[in-house]
Amino acid sequence: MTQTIKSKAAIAWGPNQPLSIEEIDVMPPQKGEVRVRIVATGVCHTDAFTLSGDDPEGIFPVVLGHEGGGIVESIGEGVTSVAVGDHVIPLYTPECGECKFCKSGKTNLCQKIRETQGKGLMPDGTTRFHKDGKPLFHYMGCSTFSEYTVLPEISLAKVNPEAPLEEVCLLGCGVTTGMGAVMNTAKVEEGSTVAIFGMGGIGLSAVIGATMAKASRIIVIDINESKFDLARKLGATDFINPKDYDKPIQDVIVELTDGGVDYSFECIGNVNVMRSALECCHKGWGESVVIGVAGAGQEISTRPFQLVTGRVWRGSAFGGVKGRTELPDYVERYLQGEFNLSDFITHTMGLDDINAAFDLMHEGKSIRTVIHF
Ligand code: NAD
Ligand code: AHE
Ligand code: ZN
Ligand code: ZN
Repeated sequence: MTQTIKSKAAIAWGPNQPLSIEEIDVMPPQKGEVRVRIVATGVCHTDAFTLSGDDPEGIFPVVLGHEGGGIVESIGEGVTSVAVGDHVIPLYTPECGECKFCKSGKTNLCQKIRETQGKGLMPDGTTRFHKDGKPLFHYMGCSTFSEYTVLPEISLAKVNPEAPLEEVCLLGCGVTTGMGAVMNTAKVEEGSTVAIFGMGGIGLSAVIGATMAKASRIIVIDINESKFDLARKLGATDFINPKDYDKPIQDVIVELTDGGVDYSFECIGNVNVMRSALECCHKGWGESVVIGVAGAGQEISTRPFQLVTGRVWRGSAFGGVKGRTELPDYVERYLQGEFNLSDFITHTMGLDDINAAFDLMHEGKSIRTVIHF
């Protein structure tokens, strides 16, 4: 019989407070649930976004983190698809295979547990985390900033145990999101022109996707030019710092590309840049994909004429990837050397130092920091 166990975790007690490293209690997995020992986790900008207090669904106290890799420690009643010892990647976009969304064949946005997940709770409406008897909330159904976490079975992708979890944890969010947005959401074709705004973990992964898709031109835009070296290595062809221009950046890109790009991707979370990303698309067919997450109360705008004249505005969550059925193949492709993950890992550290990972992100000094437990 599995017991409640002690776990070292980073607790966000409130918005904008440093994470506090404490020992918490993690309950055994209940029916349909799995307890996972997290081996490594990346720190994504969305963790910082929620910690900032800008997330309408932000709820405290909470154990953040959603880009992890781990090993199944114990399973609850009725769990059949994973076993103790399996290597798994937690999924903030689960895949139940049964709901209207899963069955539609049109989206990866399984809704089976979305309501409780958004409230920081397990599907039965309770939490598995406590500190001194008081409940702590889950985050995006994952909470990977804890040595042990509990997830619904449908929120786990079982992956090849030969893959180093310290690297493939990045497939739990950033790398899959960027690559998938290019390949699944936009379906960029060979010879297309592409503009990618924001060269963090997401934008750089979109560069990988565009290179794989054999885009003829990959224009990258960032206000931090230190990001351009890795973008070039991954296949970007043109580099733009908006600070070098005194006109709207969409005008610069339209001139550079004889009327605009075929596809653009916003990987920042800035609603003004989202407008630029749409308006730098070619009249008649250009498509812009919103990936960045914007804060509560923010809205996007453009002249409707931009859409009337054929530009398309869309969005992408987790790169349109269905986690349980499709993510294991991303791991295989990584193992076969199709793409590299170590390029993204600019820093590694222990959980005790996790606040430094947020500092590095805000200072523009990291791509991904991976926390090792
Ligand atoms: P990051 O902080 O590592 O990178 C952001 C990059 O944008 C940085 O290089 C920064 O210099 C650049 N930037 C900031 N302002 C800019 C501007 N005005 N013009 C040009 N460049 C600018 O972040 P990340 O982890 O790569 O995440 C990027 C965004 O994607 C965030 O909003 C995150 O929440 C979101 N996200 C969405 C999904 C999804 O499924 N839709 C998944 C993961 C992350
Ligand atoms: N909670 C926010 C939205 C946050 C958001 O958009 N999350 C992305 C994943 S970001 C990963 O780094 C996502 O997949 N959203 C789909 C979903 O169902 O949450 C808000 O605005 O309320
Ligand atoms: Zn993320
Ligand atoms: Zn579903």
